[in-house]
Amino acid sequence: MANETVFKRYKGNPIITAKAVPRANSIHNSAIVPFGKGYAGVFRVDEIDLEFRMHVGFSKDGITWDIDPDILAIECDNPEILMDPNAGTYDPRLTQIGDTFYFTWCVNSKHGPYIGMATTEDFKKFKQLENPLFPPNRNCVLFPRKINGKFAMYHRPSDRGHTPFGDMYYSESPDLTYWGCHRFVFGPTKSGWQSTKVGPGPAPIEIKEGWLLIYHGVWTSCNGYLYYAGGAILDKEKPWKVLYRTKDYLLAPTEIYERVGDVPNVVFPSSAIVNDDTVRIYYGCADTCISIAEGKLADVISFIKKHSF
Ligand code: BMA
Repeated sequence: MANETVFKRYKGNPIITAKAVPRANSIHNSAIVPFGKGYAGVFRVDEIDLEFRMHVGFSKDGITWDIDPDILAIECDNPEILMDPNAGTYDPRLTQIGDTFYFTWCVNSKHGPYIGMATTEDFKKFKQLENPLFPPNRNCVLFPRKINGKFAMYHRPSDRGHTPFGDMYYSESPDLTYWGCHRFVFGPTKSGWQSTKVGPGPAPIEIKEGWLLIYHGVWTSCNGYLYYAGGAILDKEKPWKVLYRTKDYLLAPTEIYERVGDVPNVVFPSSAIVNDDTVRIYYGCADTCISIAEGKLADVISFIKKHSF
């Protein structure tokens, strides 16, 4: 299959299903990072009341996971902005800068979805920071280092519903509280798999040429949305400038566990881990479970360059 040429799916997919948490209806679109001698993650668990909640998990090998049956606990100096862990929380992303892990996610509110941000060093204590952006917004991820002395993020302004549009934006901050210098990065194409909306996936990966970004692109068929994974390389100092962006997808929903689920036909890349020359992506499948796929970093980069617009 054409879309198997760069990322090869793990034979034991899906690696995480609802069986991992007693109250889970589904577990998908989650954030995973290397941590200590293994891995840690913040998982989106849609529970049996169909509310979306965050749960922490740990793994020795990144494949077999122990996910906390209880909801992630968070603290905040300002009770006014403290996240309600029961209020509908989803789209988690994790980025490591130094010894700190930055957790960004999306919170449902009566004003529309908005981005929450917190830090943790041990995945036991999470400290919530100021709300970085106003609603509605989804899919926010931090860069793994400051750029030109500022913290930097990609995000995707949205609407209060299922957002039949979507451009990616870059924003920066000197202090993680005040975000500005907003720049358009890229939007949907006129036709094809990314013609409805696009959004950032895992934290950008620094490579020689710039920043490698795995993102999701959405196509609207007569039957609804289909989610694909694409790749882009962006300028190192000005990461809103696109150097390459795939015309062809990197991964498409083709397997039964990607085709069938609560939201059919979804591959949703949300974490990427580079080990030596290999990049492993964790992706949500049909809003039901989590799978992994691996490719050689050099192959991913050359695919993006070769299949670029
Ligand atoms: C994410 C979330 C989900 C949605 C999904 C597709 O951004 O908003 O609720 O179903 O995309 O996996």
